[in-house]
Amino acid sequence: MAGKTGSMRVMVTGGSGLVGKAIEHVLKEEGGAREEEEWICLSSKDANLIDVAETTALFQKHRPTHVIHLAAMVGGLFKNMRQNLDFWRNNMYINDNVLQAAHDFDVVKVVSCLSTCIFPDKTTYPINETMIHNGPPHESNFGYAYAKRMIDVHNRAYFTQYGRRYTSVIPTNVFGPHDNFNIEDGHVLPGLIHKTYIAKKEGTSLQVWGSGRPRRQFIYSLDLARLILWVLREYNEVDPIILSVGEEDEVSIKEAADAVVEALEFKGEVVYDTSKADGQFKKTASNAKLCKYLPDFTFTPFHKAIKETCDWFVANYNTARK
Ligand code: NAP
Ligand code: GFB
Repeated sequence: MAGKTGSMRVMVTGGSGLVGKAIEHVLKEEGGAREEEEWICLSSKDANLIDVAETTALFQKHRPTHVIHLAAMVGGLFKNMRQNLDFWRNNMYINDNVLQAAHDFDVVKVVSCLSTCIFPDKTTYPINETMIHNGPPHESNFGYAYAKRMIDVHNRAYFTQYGRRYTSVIPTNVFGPHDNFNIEDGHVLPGLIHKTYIAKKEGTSLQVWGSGRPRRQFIYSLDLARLILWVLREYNEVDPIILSVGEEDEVSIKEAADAVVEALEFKGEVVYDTSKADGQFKKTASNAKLCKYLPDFTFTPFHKAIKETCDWFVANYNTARK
């Protein structure tokens, strides 16, 4: 149970990743932590959440009152296409273990993470929170998508059976410092940043995969962190909420590549390798629900966020995940 009135002991699973590090930054650098809050940011070294005994021991040790559940097997389009079964099984185990342990240890609130890539591939636009289960997800990441959808099913079942108000957020594509810059497994922006860095250093061309035509909404990890803190403290629905820039901020992969080229001042040739998959063409999501709650929230301008991420990568090249 919570300690003195209003005090919170918040456990962040997946605290060592892209989003977890952004939350840590906001807590430390932007005065995010409140007086009555204790924060515990974890990595897989603290517990392998695929293992139920390790998960239970973690909750036993920390006795959190609140959980921000970020831990997951995460990857870009190409890793998902290679390992749909692993994404399904590992994330199902992680999510069931964390949510059941939260219930068993009487955690007041859990904020879990879905993703805008889990929505039905055949859909009308813009996509909103009510559409999660209205049809099959894109083939490229069905394992991850179905595992994430089950979080929403879990949350609704814990509410109807036990009155638990566990909820979830639905971020769009996230990028920022501490991302996974591995070219084969990571997402498009860290992949392009890493490839552009190498092309500039070696005087070679930049290979952008696919046609460059697909469209994405990108959210800066620090903006997402600020919004997740708000969800933890103020958002009381069990239903999920999309955390994304607006439809009007959607860009093509080519525009994203151009932004990276500009930020890293790359002057070489940019080549589009259309033998590589494009994946989902678009997954345009509405952030109307978020804007209704937070009409004054302002997102970091895309080019500024890209520049900050590139500068971070160059400054931390030796230690960055790649
Ligand atoms: P990330 O950088 O890959 O970090 C993943 C985190 O989960 C790491 O802290 C990792 O610990 C931990 N983890 C992985 N497997 C684990 C296990 N078996 N046991 C315990 N911890 C484990 O991921 P991210 O991009 O920050 O994503 C955070 C959340 O946002 C995820 O739920 C993801 O599905 C969601 N999301 C991400 C995006 C995106 O574009 N990145 C978009 C939408 C939603 P280690 O550091 O020890 O490996
Ligand atoms: O971020 P990404 O890998 O995943 O973006 P999704 C893939 C798009 O970027 C495709 C193009 O159109 C690729 O052809 N692309 C161009 C590249 N160059 C590169 C590159 O160097 N690396 C990568 N990775 N792509 C993911 C889901 O979909 O979205 C995950 O599969 C997750 O499950 C994530 O939810 C947020 O946006 O296509």
